[in-house]
Amino acid sequence: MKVRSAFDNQTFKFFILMVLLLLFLPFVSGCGEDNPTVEEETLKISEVTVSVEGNNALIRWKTDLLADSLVDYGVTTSYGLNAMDAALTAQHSVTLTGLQLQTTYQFRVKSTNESSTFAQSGNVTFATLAEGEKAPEPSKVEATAKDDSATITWKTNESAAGEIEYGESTAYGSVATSGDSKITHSVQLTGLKPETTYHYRIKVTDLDGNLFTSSDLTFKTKAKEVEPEESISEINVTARQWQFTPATIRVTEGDTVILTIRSIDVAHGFGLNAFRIDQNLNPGKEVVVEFKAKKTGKYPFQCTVNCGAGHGTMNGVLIVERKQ
Ligand SMILES: [Cu+2]
Repeated sequence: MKVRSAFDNQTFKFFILMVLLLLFLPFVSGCGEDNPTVEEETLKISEVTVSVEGNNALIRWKTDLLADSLVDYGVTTSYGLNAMDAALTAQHSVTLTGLQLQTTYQFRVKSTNESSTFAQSGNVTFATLAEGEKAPEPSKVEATAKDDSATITWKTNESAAGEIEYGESTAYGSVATSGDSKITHSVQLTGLKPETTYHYRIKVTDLDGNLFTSSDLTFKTKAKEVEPEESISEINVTARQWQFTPATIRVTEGDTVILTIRSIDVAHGFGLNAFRIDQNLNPGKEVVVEFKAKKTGKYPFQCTVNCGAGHGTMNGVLIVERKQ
């Protein structure tokens, strides 16, 4: 009897539940009809940065859609102060002025777009510097660009960790670091496109956590280096008593010179000392010498085998001319 009663009780509860469900079902489905599934527009905040200078702090961030800029800030996470810019942008920058020196501030950034979609960042902390204290400002910034890489060097007035943000626009997108705290920084940026202007900015943080972010800087990569076409000078030279023909051989700086020399009478020799060439020329036999004319200049050559009365005057000159 007791068991049966319990069962009845459960059945009753189930019955009530079904009735309630049926009563509310129209409302639930009605809601669905009023709100057809629309993808909610979202706004994303990214890359919130702060750079402090004296009693000002420049707060920057990005949004994926155009939106306004507002910063809540204060010495606690209750904030209490705010600064804003109503202009719609994707690259936000708001300057907080009149800050107390040597004070830790809290802030968060907020953006709202035209269709009232809203986003805010988490809390971010920064500290203003003491009177006279300097942020580790980079100096002697130099960018040396090749066709697919660049080296950025700079110095800081105190030991600081460095970072370069870079990319094809001021949205940057890539980061390279200069490693541990140091005074002299050098960062290699690789995988770049040739003949392209890159934007970069330097961020340095000293041991006290003071951050300095440079303004936007640019460099341009060089055109892709093309291997110069190998140019070859092939010249036939005849040796006979007592001259070489031609006696003056002209080639261009950088040429690979190939001389095909043959004696048409007796045994001679061909000596071109500057290129360490000394070849015997046996009658009727071709001798091929090859060398690179690296430097401009006049290089004498002469017969190196005693070939008779005029042997001493059997000489010539190789002239390596400057490339135009
Ligand atoms: Cu000779």
